[in-house]
Amino acid sequence: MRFKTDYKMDRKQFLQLSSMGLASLPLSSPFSATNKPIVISTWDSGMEVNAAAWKILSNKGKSVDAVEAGATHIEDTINCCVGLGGYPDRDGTVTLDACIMDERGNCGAVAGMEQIKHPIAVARKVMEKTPHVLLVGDGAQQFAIENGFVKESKTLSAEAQDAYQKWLETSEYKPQINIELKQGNGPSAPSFFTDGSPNHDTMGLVAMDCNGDLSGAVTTSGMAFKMHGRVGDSPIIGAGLFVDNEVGAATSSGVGEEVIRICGTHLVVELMRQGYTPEMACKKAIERIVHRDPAKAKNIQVGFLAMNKKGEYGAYAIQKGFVFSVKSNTENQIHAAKHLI
Ligand code: SD4
Repeated sequence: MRFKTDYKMDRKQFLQLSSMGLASLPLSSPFSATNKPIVISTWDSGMEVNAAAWKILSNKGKSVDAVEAGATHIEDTINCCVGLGGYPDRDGTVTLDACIMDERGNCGAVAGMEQIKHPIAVARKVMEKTPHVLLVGDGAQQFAIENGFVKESKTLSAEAQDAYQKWLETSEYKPQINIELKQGNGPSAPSFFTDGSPNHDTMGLVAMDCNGDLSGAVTTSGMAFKMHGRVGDSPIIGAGLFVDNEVGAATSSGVGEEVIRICGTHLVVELMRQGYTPEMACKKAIERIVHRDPAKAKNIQVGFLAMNKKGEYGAYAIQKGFVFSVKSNTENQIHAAKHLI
């Protein structure tokens, strides 16, 4: 059954919902005005990402340009988890994943790409210049170079080199256990691995422009010290990012394998289509992960962040510590996501 996108129900739809036991779902208010333009991003580093996106949104620019600008900004910073300054895989090579999706369901992605500074820009070129959605590894790099991108050096950033040397001391391969578990006490608390080492922050952002059109982007160096060739959720449409311009959009951060297993962001958007608020849709998706393997869930972090067509937003995580940043005409701040465990 499909509901009207403004979530108003007529009597027939209400009776259909009741028969499915869904009539008490938290529906968005049919009377609130749309909150646009707006951009939401994962983590506290989302504040600067939102500022970059806002330059475009506040000038009546398109959401797809805004999310690309936000992702490009963070790729230019030295960050453990995004861009060429990010942590390498276990062989010492930085490999980058990114994707972008616009209001018409167009999408493009790159995965496992080396030595190219702006994977998000390459993802957009894949979207606009090829009949494909995803290019990987050498093929992605070759396509980037053919399109004017410069092949950068393989040298690790000083931060990444230090972290890699430290990791090599044990070379413990535990990509799904603890590596993503962060602590924190709300927006002001720093987030870090439980062993005290630095953050691992994939950047995912979703924006709605003045026209009410939604787009999203994700960029990451992926899980630190992963196997060479490992790809997480971030560049996978429907896992790390999904946009449906009639309903809403969602992005994710955390252990990508768990997100892929439930087609996480597609699930969140479909739950919003059924009438769930963004926060409740994220919560339901998190519950799905925890329900599948409660013992594993205790030791990992996944967070979802979503926005609906009204510019209402929400997030949910397995563990405490997932924060997200919001910029609109009325706010510019970091929020702590609720968590299940
Ligand atoms: C991955 N989801 O590669 C990414 C990692 C991440 O915050 O989000 N870190 O699985």
